[in-house]
Amino acid sequence: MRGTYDGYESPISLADIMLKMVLVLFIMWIAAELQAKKKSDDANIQKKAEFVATAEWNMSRDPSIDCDVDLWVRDPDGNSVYFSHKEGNGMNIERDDLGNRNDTLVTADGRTIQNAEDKEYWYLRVPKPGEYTVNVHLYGCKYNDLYTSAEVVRNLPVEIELIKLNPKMQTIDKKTVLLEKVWDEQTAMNFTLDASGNVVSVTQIQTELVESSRGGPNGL
Ligand SMILES: [Ca+2]
Ligand SMILES: [Ca+2]
Repeated sequence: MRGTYDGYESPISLADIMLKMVLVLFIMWIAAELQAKKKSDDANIQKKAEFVATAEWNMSRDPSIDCDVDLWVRDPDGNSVYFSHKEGNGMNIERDDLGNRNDTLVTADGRTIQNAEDKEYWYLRVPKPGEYTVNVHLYGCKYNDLYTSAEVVRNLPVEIELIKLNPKMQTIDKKTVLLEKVWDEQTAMNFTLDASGNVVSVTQIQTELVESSRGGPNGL
């Protein structure tokens, strides 16, 4: 039965209109549910890291030492994250700590605070079975405000720690390596995960990541 208006028979019945309105509302509800689920999934991915690795240097906070160390991590598929490629394949480098240069932070209310640490963080949210490689690389260094040439031996100690976060925090490995001079790269650890995300081995086999990924200083 078609609806009428002032004796004119409309081609669209009231039932048609109601049906379309219900359909539109249903589609809007589905879209809202999908958006809410995506936000929830994104939030879970963001906060549910399974592993964290840290690299810290200049722990004595010697103001004469201003070095930029970079943390590099390669996953079992050969994907690396580092200061200029921070995110990918379920892992990320939180921030490129440049040494003293970006220790000063301005808060939302305009206050200036000092973040007095030289430390980088790597997070793994989606573990894959296979071997991960954790390296540190001495990108650049100043001593008493003068740039250190690539020939000067610095022997900068860098402390690297690997922590499994779930079901409870557990230090998997922790050690200090020495970065001899600018552009030195050292492997701190290689660790292997099984299909359940458990660590099955930890070794320390020197594995080059920087040169193979970026082509060295001239590739910057
Ligand atoms: Ca850095
Ligand atoms: Ca710093």
